[in-house]
Amino acid sequence: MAFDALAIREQFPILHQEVQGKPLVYLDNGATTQKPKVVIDAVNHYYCKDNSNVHRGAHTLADRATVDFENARKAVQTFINAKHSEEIIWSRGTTESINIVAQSFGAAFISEGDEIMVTAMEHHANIVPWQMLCERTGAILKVIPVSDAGELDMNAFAQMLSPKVKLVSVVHVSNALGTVNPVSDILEQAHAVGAKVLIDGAQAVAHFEVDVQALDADFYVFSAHKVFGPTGIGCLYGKKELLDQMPPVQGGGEMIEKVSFAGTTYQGLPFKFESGTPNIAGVIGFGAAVKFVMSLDRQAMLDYENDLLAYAHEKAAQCEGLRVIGMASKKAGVLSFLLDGAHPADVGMLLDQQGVAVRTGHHCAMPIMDQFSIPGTARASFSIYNTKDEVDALFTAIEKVKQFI
Ligand code: C6P
Repeated sequence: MAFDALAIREQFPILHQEVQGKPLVYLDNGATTQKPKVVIDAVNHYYCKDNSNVHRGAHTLADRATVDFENARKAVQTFINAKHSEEIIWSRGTTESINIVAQSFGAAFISEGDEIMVTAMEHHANIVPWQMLCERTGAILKVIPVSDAGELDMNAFAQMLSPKVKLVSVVHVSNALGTVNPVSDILEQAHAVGAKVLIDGAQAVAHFEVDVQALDADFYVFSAHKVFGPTGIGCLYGKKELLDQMPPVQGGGEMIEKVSFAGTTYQGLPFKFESGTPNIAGVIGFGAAVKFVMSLDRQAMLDYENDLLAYAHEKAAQCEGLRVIGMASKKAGVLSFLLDGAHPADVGMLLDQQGVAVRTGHHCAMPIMDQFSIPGTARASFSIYNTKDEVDALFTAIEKVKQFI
């Protein structure tokens, strides 16, 4: 059965409005996706009926909140097919998840002279925590090069691998270029030299199915807000045997087993990494969001999105003066572009005046922008509720922008 984007659209209240007197064309899904009614209702229900702290109350509301909170963990476990629910650690988002691994895995496993590898197309969230770890420990950060098409140089990667490499941290889908990286190959090759692998799935999970066991990923991280859930909540998946060996990074309530001035012992997973009162409403919304995605026909959804992106590429190829940045053979969700003679920020502003929302700038991926010798791009990023009519609206608006520049 064909994917019914119009029926999906109906479930997203925010999409049905005008901005600047024009129907909203929301093409900034890489920054954050919009939220379906089921997610808004789940958060609303929690605050209207169940608001209470989790894991500590002796009353009905606390029980209900705790059950929903832990059911959300199970939903995210199912969503990425983790083996154990305690392998799902709540964080504030992708950024915090990577920072937890950098601090905790770093403390347990990284020392002077060890190597950590990232790619040239990483988001700053997958660069800076490793730079900080290298500063602290004397480890060395190595960068896997990227071709002009925006694809990883897998030959260079193979040559850079050695037993010195302790961790490879790589983006699944680039937010700046849209490239889908060959993470299975990366995992296999990295594991062959004994390195662990973290995959930044921030831009992947809203587009296609991810199975952390099939991938054999050591760590997989993503944010709820880029997969139809609330902001301020995310997932750190780690293999149990690894997380068990890693120290907590924050101390406080919830993460302890016993506290005394003679010494403190910690809880097991997942609570060891979840100090303090968590973002309960966020977790419940996150659970509703992944359930929403799992209720869809994932193959039909992927085919639909691939078709939409291919259509956008076709239109881009016909558009004079437009240069696409990121021409990898496998892409998801992103059309980054430049218009001759126009600064991306001006393009974004002129598109907004026509109701079209895109993101402009370096997309927190300055190194790859430097490689292309550009300050940034305008980026249209697509989701399941976007339509070919909206792609047409984008290109009609781009034609108008060209008249101003
Ligand atoms: N990219 C974008 O517009 P947080 O902010 O923690 O939810 O996600 C950080 C992050 C990490 N990795 C990738 C690949 C990302 O795309 C992002 C967020 C947004 O592209 C905001 S810069």
